[in-house]
Amino acid sequence: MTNESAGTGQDLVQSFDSLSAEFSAEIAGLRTEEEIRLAQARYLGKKGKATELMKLLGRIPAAERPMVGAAANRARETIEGLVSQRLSRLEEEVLAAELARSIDVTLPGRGGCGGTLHPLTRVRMEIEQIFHGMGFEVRTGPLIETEWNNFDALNTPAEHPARDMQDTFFVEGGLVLRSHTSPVQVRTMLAGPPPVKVIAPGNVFRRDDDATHTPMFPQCEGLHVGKDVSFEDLKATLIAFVQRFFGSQTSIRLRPSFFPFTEPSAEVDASCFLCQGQEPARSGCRLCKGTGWLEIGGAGMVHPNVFAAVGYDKYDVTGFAFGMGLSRMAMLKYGISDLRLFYENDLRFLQQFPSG
Ligand code: 2NL
Repeated sequence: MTNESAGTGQDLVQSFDSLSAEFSAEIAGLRTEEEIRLAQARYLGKKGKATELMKLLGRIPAAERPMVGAAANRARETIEGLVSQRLSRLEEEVLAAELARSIDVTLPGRGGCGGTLHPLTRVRMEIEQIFHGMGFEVRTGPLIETEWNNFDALNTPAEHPARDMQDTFFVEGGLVLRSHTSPVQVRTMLAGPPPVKVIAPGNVFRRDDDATHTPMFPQCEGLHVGKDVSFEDLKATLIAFVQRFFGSQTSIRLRPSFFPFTEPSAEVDASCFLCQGQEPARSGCRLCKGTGWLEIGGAGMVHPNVFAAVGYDKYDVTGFAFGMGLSRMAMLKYGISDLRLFYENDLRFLQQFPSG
């Protein structure tokens, strides 16, 4: 049937009826919703076959038009019915296929996309584990502290240079960003009587920012208070720690120093684990720079004024305390040359510290 030969109304009725049959055959082979919708458009769409046939309606006698119109409606309904039937069957087929899919739960997992621990996190966890093994509890506290917890309780009076604006971040309301984790131990002592045996790992803040200092850095301090806790106990604890952290050959050296919160005070060095502090390796050692020693932190016996501040009997209890920077511990242990690598989040760096 072409535009040139419209034929009779009966011919048009025939054409509409065979259109339904033609569509029915065509749709049976279609596999996707998109194919079905496209086929529907080829018949019922703006330029579809049924639409084109309707344009011939004007060429047949007026009396026959209702009959043809009815045939057109029948064809449209049939086609739409076939479409919705086919679509719902398709949905069932998809669901059935989904249900039929069997999953082998015994296959190994894909894995391999887990992250790694940051080297500073690794070092912190390792230090926690070592001290936990010696009976220390791990304590944390707020990063924003009172000046009293951060300084006054630690025998660090208002005129002390550490309390200068140059060194400490002051926050509104007489608060500071803690400049060490000591306030965690102060809180622990305020909260209960001795004995106290804790370590306090966490980030601290100082107004420094250059190649060897970041304004925030992680620290770990330790405190052991009780009856007859001695300097010997401090040495034994530090030796046990460095031997577990750097290796069983490691020894320590204490050099006299000063901290307001300890008396006596000492700088703590560990013997170099690369050259063992022994010639001939020592002279050229890149880690200890030929000294045989690695500076790892500070320590001392808790100052009586600290005990007085937290309400402990300074004539009855003694204690030792120590502190170390975790960045330095990580740099020594893993041979990291630049402090800034810890904070750049470069995966080429971070992925060199696989965990687990
Ligand atoms: C260092 C030195 C040190 C402490 C921290 C401390 C804490 C209390 C009482 C007494 Cl609550 N002392 N902490 C003592 C000596 C040294 O750290 O060079 N840290 C990186």
